[in-house]
Amino acid sequence: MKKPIITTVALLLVLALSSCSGSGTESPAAETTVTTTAAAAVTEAITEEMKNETEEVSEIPSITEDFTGGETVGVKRGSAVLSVVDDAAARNGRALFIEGRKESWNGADYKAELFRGNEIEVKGSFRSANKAVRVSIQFNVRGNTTYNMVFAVNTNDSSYTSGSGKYTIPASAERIIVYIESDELKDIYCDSFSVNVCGDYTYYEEAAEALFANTSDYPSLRDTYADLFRIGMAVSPTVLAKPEYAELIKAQCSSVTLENNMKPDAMLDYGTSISDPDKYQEAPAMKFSHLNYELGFARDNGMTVRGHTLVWHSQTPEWLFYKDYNKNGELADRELMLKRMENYIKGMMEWTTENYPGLISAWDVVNEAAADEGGMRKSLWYQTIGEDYIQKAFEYARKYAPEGVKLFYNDYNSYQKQKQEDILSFLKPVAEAGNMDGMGMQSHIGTYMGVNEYMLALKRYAEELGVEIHVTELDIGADRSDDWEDKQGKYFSRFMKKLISLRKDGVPITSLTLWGVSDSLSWKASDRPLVFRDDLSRKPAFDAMINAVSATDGE
Ligand code: 9MR
Repeated sequence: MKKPIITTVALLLVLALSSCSGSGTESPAAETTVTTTAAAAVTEAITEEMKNETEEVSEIPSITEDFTGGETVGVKRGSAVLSVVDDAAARNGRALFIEGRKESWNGADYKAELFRGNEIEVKGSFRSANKAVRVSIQFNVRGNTTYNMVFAVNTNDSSYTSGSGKYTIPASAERIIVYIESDELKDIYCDSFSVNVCGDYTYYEEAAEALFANTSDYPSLRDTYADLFRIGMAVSPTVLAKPEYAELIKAQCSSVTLENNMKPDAMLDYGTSISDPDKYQEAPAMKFSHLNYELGFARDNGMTVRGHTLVWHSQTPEWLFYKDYNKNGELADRELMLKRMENYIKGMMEWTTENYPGLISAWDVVNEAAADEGGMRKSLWYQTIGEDYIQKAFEYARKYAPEGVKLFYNDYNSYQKQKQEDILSFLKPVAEAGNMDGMGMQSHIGTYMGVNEYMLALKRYAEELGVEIHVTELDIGADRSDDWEDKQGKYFSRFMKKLISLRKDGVPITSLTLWGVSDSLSWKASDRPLVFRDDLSRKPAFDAMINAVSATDGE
């Protein structure tokens, strides 16, 4: 595709040209070339060299695929393999065949940089044994990658189903890709695929600077909740390095959680551990210096840190569970794994206490030990140590934690009936031994969920275990309706009011952490689950959090 060189020229050319062609075939505008009139209008403004360049300005971008030529401009995404195949069910007898998908996001990528700043309409026709096929868009703004759905179609394996959707791409977007994916991993056939501009086309040679909202006059969550509980956010070094995010976090938070950097895979040092397996057999080598940036930020700004997380099945390298750290050898036995667990916990507690005394207020000692299908998760901790690995982890944590540092169990979906029973049954012995202080409700929820069910569970943990409650990873996914922001705001309002009421009734809720800062920074960006938009403007959800406090005054 030819690329316009001069924005003004491109703009003139496309004035009054409208595409978003209903048929999904190439837009008539796509063949438009520079007219003498249009060129004359800018002659004075451009040099001879530029005139030559304008010759290249010839197309409004358009992607139109029916695969009849046996080719595709789509590019494989992840492990997918693409080919154009004969397919009797396809309208033109040919289809794009996407196979070899190992993860839901694997599929076909279409580069869409030239559509920056424009509204696009995407159409596609698919057949697949997967229940649904989705077309999504990915782009970067302010260095963060955003993934959003454009449309989805319910598919079947025998005939094609078409769908379409519109999406306005921010002028500040970079590395824009429209792609075909599916939650299930079976093959996908695509009969036609198109991306066209809706309305007038504007060409942005570069991503426009993405301006942040002025956040300095926002009310402060930290101050508003000062008499109730701490307010925190999950952070990363990239986020803290941006002054706009950092200032907002300083103004809003009294606590932070390191989103990924304190997890075992960030702390354990494989190279050193295998360099001398005998020396490190019982105490795996650890690295700490990467923690300084985030912990220093928290300390210097008067915040506390939730230590996340010590014993977890995920983001914990597999080699940790093997004798000599050799994944091709045997799993380590119980005694060896108990030693490694104890030394790891000791290492974390000692380094943080020595270097950042008083900074860590709580540790998520064990994370996500309940299985989604019921019972305990059969993680490598469980397999090597056995059922009592949770009790042991808390025993060691108590042994090495400084006075006053609170020890938490942390899990998701912990409000669900079955998980409540499972969690309570494996935590009761820990609580009875006096080795735990708190239950962490992760709270990755959505506006479809019953608030009461959640609150009852929260209260039950506090009562039956006799511990504090932290809401450790709150995000509330929105639905896809036009008024999703308002609906989400109302949900936040109900959620926060209930939480505050429980607190006032004496349920010891002592901290609430939002799992990220703005929607596009969220691990669930496409659900837009947080309280700030990407430019840090405040969503109704933020105001709902603020207003919930005065609304419950006098309770
Ligand atoms: O937000 C974290 C994301 O950046 C990581 O890719 C992911 C990997 O496991 O972990 C996310 O945080 C998780 C947290 O540590 C534990 N509870 C679930 C969170 C969301 O997945």
